[in-house]
Amino acid sequence: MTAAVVGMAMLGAGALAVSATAPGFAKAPPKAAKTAPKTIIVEMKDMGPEGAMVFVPGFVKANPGDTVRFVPTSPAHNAETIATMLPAGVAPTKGGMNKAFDLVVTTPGVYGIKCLPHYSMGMVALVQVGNGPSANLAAAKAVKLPPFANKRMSAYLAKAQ
Ligand SMILES: [Cu+2]
Repeated sequence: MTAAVVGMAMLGAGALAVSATAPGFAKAPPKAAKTAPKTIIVEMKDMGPEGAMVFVPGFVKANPGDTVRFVPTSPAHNAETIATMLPAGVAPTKGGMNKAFDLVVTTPGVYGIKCLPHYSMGMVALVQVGNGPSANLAAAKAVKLPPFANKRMSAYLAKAQ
C-alpha cells in the first residue's frame, strides 16, 4: 500500500518534470500515445538467407522504448553497436560471446550492429528506430566498413529512412 502510494507520487513528479521541459508532450492527441513496448528478435546465425555469418533479419525497424534482442542461435557470435553508427548521444554497448544481447532503443535514428568475430565476413545489422527521417542516416552511410560488411550494410541503409 505504502509502496504504491510512493510509486504514484514519483510518477506524478516525473510527469511534472517532463511537461516542464517539453510543453508539447502533454498536448499530444490520444492516438499519438505510445504503443506498448515490444521485443524484436534478431538471430545470430552461421547461415541465413543472405549467406554465412549473418544476423536474421539484418534490418529491423523499432519504436522508441522497444528492445531488440539478439539471440545466439548459432554458437560463437556476439552483437555490439558500431560506435560510429549511432544516433547522437547514444553510448556504444556490447553483448558477450554466445550471449543474448538486449539493445533497448530510446533515441530515434539508425544503429549499426556488428558481430566482432565475423565483422570482416560481413556480419552486421541495422536497426532503425522511429519512422525517420533518421538524423544520423547520412552520417551512417558515410562510415567506411570492411568490404563484406559494407556490402550488406549498404543494402540495409538503402531500406532505412
Ligand atoms: Cu558472428
